[in-house]
Amino acid sequence: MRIGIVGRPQVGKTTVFNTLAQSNAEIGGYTSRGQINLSTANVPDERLERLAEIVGSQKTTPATIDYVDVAGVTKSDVEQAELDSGMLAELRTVDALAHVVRLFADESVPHVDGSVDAERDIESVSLEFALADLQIVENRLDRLRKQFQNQKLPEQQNEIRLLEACQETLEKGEPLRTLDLSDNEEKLIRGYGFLTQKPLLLVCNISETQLEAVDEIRERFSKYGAEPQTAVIVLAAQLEMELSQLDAADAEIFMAEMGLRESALERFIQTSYKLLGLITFFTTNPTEARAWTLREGQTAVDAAGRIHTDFADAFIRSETLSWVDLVESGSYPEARSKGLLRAEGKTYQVQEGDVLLILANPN
Ligand SMILES: Nc1nc2c(ncn2[C@@H]2O[C@H](COP(=O)(O)OP(=O)(O)O)[C@@H](O)[C@H]2O)c(=O)[nH]1
Ligand SMILES: [Mg+2]
Repeated sequence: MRIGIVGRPQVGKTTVFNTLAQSNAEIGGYTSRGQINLSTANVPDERLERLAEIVGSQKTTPATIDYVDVAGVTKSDVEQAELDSGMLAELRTVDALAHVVRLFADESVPHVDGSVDAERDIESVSLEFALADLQIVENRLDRLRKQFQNQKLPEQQNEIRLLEACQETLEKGEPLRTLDLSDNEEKLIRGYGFLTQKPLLLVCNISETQLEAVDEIRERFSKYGAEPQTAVIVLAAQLEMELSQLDAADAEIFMAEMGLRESALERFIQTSYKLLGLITFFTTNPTEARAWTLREGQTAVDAAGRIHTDFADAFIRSETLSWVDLVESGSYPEARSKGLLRAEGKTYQVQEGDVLLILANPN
């Protein structure tokens, strides 16, 4: 999974990136145009250690998320499309966008628009993205109409009709997320990587002093979370970045002092998994216990394909049980004797927390 971190300049994007990726990219400076921070971060999962213990795995391999941190979105971005095409192209490949919105007040960090106004910023970034998508829609429509002027091929007509619906939505300044598309229509336009079609996580970046008002802030932004494929998370990025740079014991003390129950990293990951409909499954053997990501509703064969492409074709069955059952049984033989280990076939829908042992034909 790849998440693109976007937002106005100087709102804390790189600070959020550092928190999530536990990295040290330079903050404060205007990330120069074209500069992109990339990082792969482990998804913390306590279940993995427990499984490794039971199975006696030598190591654990967590699932990962890739983060992409780009320069701030400014009003001129669409006019400067040439210059920014690199950044936009990068964003078109991500699975979801995390839009960092500044709520913290800090005189020493001037806002490009002269004041801190989160709703205005959300509006202007949405508008920039809608314009960027609209440009693609219009170019494509032009080309299709020219090309198929005198022909009435149903497939092209369908695409034209669909793009016209996209155009209409975008011209109203609305994101494509609001369109109710069939699977087929979805497939038709997936290749364009429309920014306003991607699941959106609004990250409200507050200061330490606003932590007391966190419920009110959540309430204030809840209307965005009610929009299709959109979720909201409130966090104090600077505080969280400092927290992420401490070792585990110090971090625990620090969190207790600040009255934080889970780190932003955990909340961010949980929220983005939910937003994207992702689940985790595990594989274990004496070498490693490993966590993997799937979409809800995907099958044991899809799981096999995640592990190894050849595995999907060679799939025979999967010995399956929930991680809780395995941990509570204490061992595989014990779980088996209790009848907790099930043989599941190709169409089995993998459940959150399943441990899979996939049997495949060696050819
Ligand atoms: N007071 C305060 N300052 C912050 C916070 N988050 C970021 N900053 C500061 O805002 C400036 C811009 O941060 P940066 O992460 O580089 O923003 P970006 O341009 O969006 O990537 C830096 O000086 C940060 O130290 C915050 O939560 N509180
Ligand atoms: Mg930055």
